[in-house]
Amino acid sequence: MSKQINQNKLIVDPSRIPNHVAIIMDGNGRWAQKRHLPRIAGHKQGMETVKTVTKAASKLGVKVLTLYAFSTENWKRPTDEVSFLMGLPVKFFNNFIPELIENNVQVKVMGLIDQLPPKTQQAVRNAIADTSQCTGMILNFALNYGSRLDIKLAVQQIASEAKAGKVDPQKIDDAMISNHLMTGFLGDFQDPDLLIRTSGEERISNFLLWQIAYSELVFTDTLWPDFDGVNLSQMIEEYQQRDRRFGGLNNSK
Ligand code: V07
Repeated sequence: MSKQINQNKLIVDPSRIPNHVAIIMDGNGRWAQKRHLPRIAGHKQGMETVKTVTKAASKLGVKVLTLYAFSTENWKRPTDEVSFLMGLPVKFFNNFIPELIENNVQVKVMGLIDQLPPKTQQAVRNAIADTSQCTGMILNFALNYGSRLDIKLAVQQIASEAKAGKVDPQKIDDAMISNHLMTGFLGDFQDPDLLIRTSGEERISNFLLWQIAYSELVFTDTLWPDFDGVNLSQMIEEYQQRDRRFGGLNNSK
């Protein structure tokens, strides 16, 4: 019954859409394996899902969609898989930029971009530049990103500022730390309201550790290449059913 209603998108409360949704896009390899295809076929299909879910999130009124595209640990994968993955931002740029602009979506990328192959860097910079005039949803890719790296760099920067006498160590607070993280540019939307991981695994895998302190975590068995707008609505429905207290007590309870 509820599924029926959800497919007609009647259950999601449009007044309580999470501002920032973050997704760990897991299950591409498994999707391919099930079809006796090479893992890269799963990544290719996974990129199609990025397009579908971006449009769905934007239509629902999500303000920031952060996608974990490549972690600092992913370099340990076989070389041919890594090179295929590094080609995806290029493919994405060539095939999807006009549609993003039509949807008023701005692309942002956080991670160590300078360490990526030159062509990947160029595609990333082009995607950011070509959508920089868009004022709608932010599509924020975590690319060559790791949360401990993010925190380490923030600590190094704050420590340098303290050493230079620009910061009083006693005045270092949550807001200062948040603003030094790679999500700092997101302002009021730095922290995800909802974190989704697909494919049945229930781990955070070094993604946004500081930022998810109060996020609702929702896991689904659906593999990323099979995930779609209806699945996204279902995850948001689950989010809306939970009661967010931020450590306090809800008035009604
Ligand atoms: C990647 C597709 C989605 C499934 C998970 C891994 C594979 C989009 C991008 C991308 C990144 C930056 C950018 C434009 C597009 C991407 C990688 C992998 C490395 F500016 N999808 N996608 N990058 N996958």
